[in-house]
Amino acid sequence: MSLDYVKFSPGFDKFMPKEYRDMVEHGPFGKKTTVSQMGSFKEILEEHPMCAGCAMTLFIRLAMISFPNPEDTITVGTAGCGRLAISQAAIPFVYGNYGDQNAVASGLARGLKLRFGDKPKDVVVMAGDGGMADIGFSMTLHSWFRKERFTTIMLDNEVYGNTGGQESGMTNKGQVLKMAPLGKKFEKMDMVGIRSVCVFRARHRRSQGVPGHQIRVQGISAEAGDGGGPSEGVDRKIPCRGERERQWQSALTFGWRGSAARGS
Ligand SMILES: Cc1ncc(C[n+]2csc(CCOP(=O)(O)OP(=O)(O)O)c2C)c(N)n1
Ligand code: SF4
Repeated sequence: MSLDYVKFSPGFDKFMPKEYRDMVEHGPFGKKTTVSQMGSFKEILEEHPMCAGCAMTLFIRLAMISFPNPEDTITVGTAGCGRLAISQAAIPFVYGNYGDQNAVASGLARGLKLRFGDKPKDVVVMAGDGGMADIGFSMTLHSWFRKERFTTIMLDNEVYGNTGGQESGMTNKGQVLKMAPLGKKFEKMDMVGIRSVCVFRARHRRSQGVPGHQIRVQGISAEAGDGGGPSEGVDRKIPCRGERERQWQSALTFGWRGSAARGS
């Protein structure tokens, strides 16, 4: 977690692989990069094994470009589609047990504060809606109540994508999914509203739209270390492309598109 870990040891630079060399020479470390500069520098996240065309990967990519201090940032995630990409980035990633990401991040942010004091060390949680609003809900909420000093980003694809399409609390009412063929029976959880009662202070800037997607990221302020203030939260709605395709496939196979099967 410093610029030292992206420097070559003297005498070894000529043996380093090109990918590594590009990251050291043309990466974002120690510089301020923005989404509008995409293509002019080596990004910390370039490849991933997620579904082709998945909007979530684009969001994660844009979010990482917006990290203010990539060389001093640790991401925390949990099981789900997003961690397949997040864990491939050229910065440290902590993979918690399913749902405990905000508890892990709380300890990590506090430990970094103890170890480094006021030196900026950023902790950014990125996890799916199932991991954050369902199974990890209590840990998410309590970290907000405690005003922990880290950023929380919910990758809200409105479904348990990685396990094949079960409904989550963030699924819309009536939504038919591969593993919820009768349709969701209750409303989408109001995580933004819940967050606001936790003395939430949103500070991310939204100015860079991406056509065709519900994604807007320009810069995410991921402060850590000044203590006392509220933690930040960002909720990004990113429909699961794979689920839509699976839904269509299911419709072809089982005739689930009929309104009778959707329940009431
Ligand atoms: C304790 C625990 N329970 C269940 C699982 C299985 N599991 C892995 S990914 C996943 C769903 C992830 O859904 P979500 O958090 O919404 O993220 P997405 O895949 O949709 O991005 C589940 C239930 C697990 N890994 N650990
Ligand atoms: S299942 Fe959905 S959210 Fe997961 S990688 Fe595929 S398109 Fe993306």
